[in-house]
Formats: sequence, structure tokens, C-alpha cells
Amino acid sequence: MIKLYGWGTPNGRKVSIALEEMALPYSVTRVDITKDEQFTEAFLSLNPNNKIPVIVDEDGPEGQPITVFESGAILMYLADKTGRLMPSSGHAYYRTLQWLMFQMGGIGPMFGQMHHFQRYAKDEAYGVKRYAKETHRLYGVLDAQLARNEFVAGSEYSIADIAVYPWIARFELHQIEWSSIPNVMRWYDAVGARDAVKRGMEAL
Ligand SMILES: N[C@@H](CCC(=O)N[C@@H](CS)C(=O)NCC(=O)O)C(=O)O
Repeated sequence: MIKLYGWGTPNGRKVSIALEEMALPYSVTRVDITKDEQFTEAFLSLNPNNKIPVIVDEDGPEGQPITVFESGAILMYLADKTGRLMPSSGHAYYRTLQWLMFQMGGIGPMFGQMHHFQRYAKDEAYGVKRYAKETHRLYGVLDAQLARNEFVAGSEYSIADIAVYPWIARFELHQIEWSSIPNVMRWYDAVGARDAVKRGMEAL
């Protein structure tokens, strides 16, 4: 049984979707980040960086328990554990890795700032303008990739799709014209129709 410590955010849901897709038994402990529960001593012992998500797998490598934080690392861990949703070698492996990093280094941080300025900033104009521009550029990159490929990392559904999907699910905050990104729209509908994705989005 894997314990998932999370909250209903894109980074948390990436992990619940992956657990559902891989049919791994798991339990959920909600860490209410709106009440600063990520700063408790108990949580700090799981992630020194005070952020969800975290997993604890009692049945880790060599049969020893393992704790993993950082959602990209968790997705790779789960893919390694099950041999699913990440090619094991060669071009396809690096293609999937690069699109996972595109999400971790681009979509996650930039969309995250866009969400922050949209929702919380008192003087939002500068922040929204700055992060909307980068968010829209990232949508363009993604749309071009999905014009050439069925899924984010190529012809196979993978952890790169799982990493990106819950961020696109916040599209209402992104001031994006859907008609300008038809390929993202096609992909979003297809991924969102998967039963495991629906269950994973509901889990947190
Ligand atoms: N790079 C980290 C980012 C994790 C992250 O930003 N988590 C947010 C929720 S989506 C969080 O815990 N925020 C609480 C805080 O910043 O205090 C990952 O991908 O796991």
C-alpha cells in the first residue's frame, strides 16, 4: 500500500492519476495547504521542502520503505516500479523525460505564478501580464507538439501526459482562447475521458 500525502492541486493530482492508471493500491492523507499543514514537524520529516505531494511506499526498492517527494520524481518512481507509462530506454525514454521536465520546469512554475496573480495579488496587472505571456507561449509549444503527436511525448500515453493534464484542467485561469489551441483541446478531451484520470482527479 502506498500512502499519498496531497491536496487537490495539479501537483497532487498528477500522483493520484498515476496511481489510478497503474492500478496501485493507495491511501490518501490530505495535507491542507490552506491551513499551513505542510509546515508541521510531522510533514517536514517527509519533505524537507514543505510541499505536497509526497508518497511513502512500504514496499520500496530492496523491499525497504521509501519516501519520495517532488511530483516528477514520484511519477518516475511509480513508472519504474510498475514498468508502465514510461519507455524503459532509448529515444522514447529521453523523449518522455524531456516532456516531463518541460512540465516540471515550465508549465508547473509558470502556470502556478499565473494562478497566484489571478487569484491573490492585490495589484494583479503586472504579474498577470507577465505570466499570461509565458503561459500562452507554453500552450503554443504544447499545441505544436500535439499537432505532430497523439500524446505529449509521442505516440504513447505516458507520465508526461499525466504531469501536464491537471495543469491544463485549470484552463479557466489561463485567459486562453480554446480555438487557438485545437490540438491541446483534442488531447485534453481524450485524456480526460480515461476512467483512471477521472478517478485520480476525484481522489484529491
Ligand atoms: N516542484 C514541486 C512543487 C510542489 C508544490 O508547489 N506544491 C504546492 C501545491 S501544488 C504546495 O505544497 N504548496 C504549499 C506551499 O507552497 O507552502 C513538485 O512538483 O512536487
